[in-house]
Amino acid sequence: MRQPARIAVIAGILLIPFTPTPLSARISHGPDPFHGGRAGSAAVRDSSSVSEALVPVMPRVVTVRKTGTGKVAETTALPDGPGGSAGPVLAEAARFRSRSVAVLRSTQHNANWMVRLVHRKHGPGVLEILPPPLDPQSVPVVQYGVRAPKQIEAVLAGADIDGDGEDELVVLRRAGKKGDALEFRRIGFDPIYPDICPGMARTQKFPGKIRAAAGIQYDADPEDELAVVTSDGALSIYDVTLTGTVPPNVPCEFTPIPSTPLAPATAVLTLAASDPEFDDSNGRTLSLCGVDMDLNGVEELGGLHRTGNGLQALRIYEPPQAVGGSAILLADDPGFGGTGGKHRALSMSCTR
Ligand SMILES: [Ca+2]
Ligand SMILES: [Ca+2]
Ligand SMILES: [Ca+2]
Repeated sequence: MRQPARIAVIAGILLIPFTPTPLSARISHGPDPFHGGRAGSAAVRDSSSVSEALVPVMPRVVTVRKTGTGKVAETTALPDGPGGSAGPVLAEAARFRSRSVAVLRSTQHNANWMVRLVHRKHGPGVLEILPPPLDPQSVPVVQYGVRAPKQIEAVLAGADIDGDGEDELVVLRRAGKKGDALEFRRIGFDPIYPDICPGMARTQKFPGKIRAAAGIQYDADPEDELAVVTSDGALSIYDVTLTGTVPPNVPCEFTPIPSTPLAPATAVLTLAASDPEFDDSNGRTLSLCGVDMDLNGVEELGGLHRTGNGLQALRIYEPPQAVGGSAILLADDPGFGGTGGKHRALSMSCTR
């Protein structure tokens, strides 16, 4: 595969200053972290006053919805308990132009970014990177775009599969009857010149179609594990091991283009835990995300599900603990989409 050509980005766009939304912030005293207002709220102080501590900001859900006039990406909190609610829309990006969204974390830059896949009538689609709509005052502006080969069906999530603190982009590759695979792409999270690199690694083909996948910090090693729901309705949690030649972790614009392009490395998946009845119990999965809902350093699993009658539910689970186990429901919003004035949800991703 040749190096994807860069899409021209209007120079003016690159000059728009982007203030990353922090993953953590210094506060002068301790608000209730679970109900402590939106990310970057007024409770956050940069002053050197009393007893400062570094606390994570609350995770957020970014959801793509289909409205009467197009698609919109909007941000909410997580559901607040079983039978609960994700609460009001905190911020949104109109004219979103993508069915799928992936939110990615950079610990080095203390920020979340968002990637979408814009299909075009003629020619290949475009992967675009932009800040997520976390702040009502922000206007998410595309910072960079790169052509997407036609096999790329959707962007799914972020997953730090090499454990360097920076999420890789997880994309769904669909090759007709040959089956689905997941591809991982490094992202350059530079606040001024972000970058979406060529494929770094791919999984083997899955036996069935992939409905959803996301990185989740499931165990004690620094790498993320991978949660995948396949068309048989099973949820699987995999350890990911990279084999073959992994491209160096340098800004991809500096990566020399070899005369014979390197094949992506292979991401070998080893099953660590599963819930074979996941979709039977919870509704067809549309999206997954890894998210630490109670800020205890261990990630829970978020799922967007189609639950019948055109409804969608947003659910948060404790992931299964063994192969053949069960995900345990911790919180949900049964009316998250398709009801009560809430437009149909197409996909979601979470800040981490
Ligand atoms: Ca990484
Ligand atoms: Ca891990
Ligand atoms: Ca947790």
